[in-house]
Amino acid sequence: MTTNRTFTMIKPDATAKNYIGGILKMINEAGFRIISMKYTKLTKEQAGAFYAVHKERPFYGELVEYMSSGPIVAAILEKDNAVADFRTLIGATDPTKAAEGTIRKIYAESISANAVHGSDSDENAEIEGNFFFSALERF
Ligand code: FUP
Repeated sequence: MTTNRTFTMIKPDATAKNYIGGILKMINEAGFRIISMKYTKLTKEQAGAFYAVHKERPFYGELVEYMSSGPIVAAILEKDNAVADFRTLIGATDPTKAAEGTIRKIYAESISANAVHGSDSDENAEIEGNFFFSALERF
């Protein structure tokens, strides 16, 4: 199934540095519409649940600590081909490998504190959006 929605988070490194406005501007200018959005902070338990797929990875503990270390912006975005186009807009996980002009190239600090999240499939976009937003908040 292909949908026209994806899910993103602006991560704690980027909110701490006042990059929210700059990142949202890039997202809007790339043609994504904001469907749902909230500014919030994850507990360790919530961050652990969100990243449960990475439980066995060596960086899981650090990832959970980091993602619960400060506020984040969570949003559902809409555009044709949203998942793939958003992955292109954010660039590679490691900002040193991200293409010029991508959000991570411009705003990310490191491979772990990499400014933004973008869903990697339509299925995960749906799951991740549902993690943060109730049916009433997804219109
Ligand atoms: P991405 O889909 O680009 O966000 O990357 P992954 O799903 O592979 O990783 C999810 C998150 O785990 C990254 F955003 C940051 C963190 N991570 C690390 O901290 N170290 C790594 O070596 C790889 C990922």
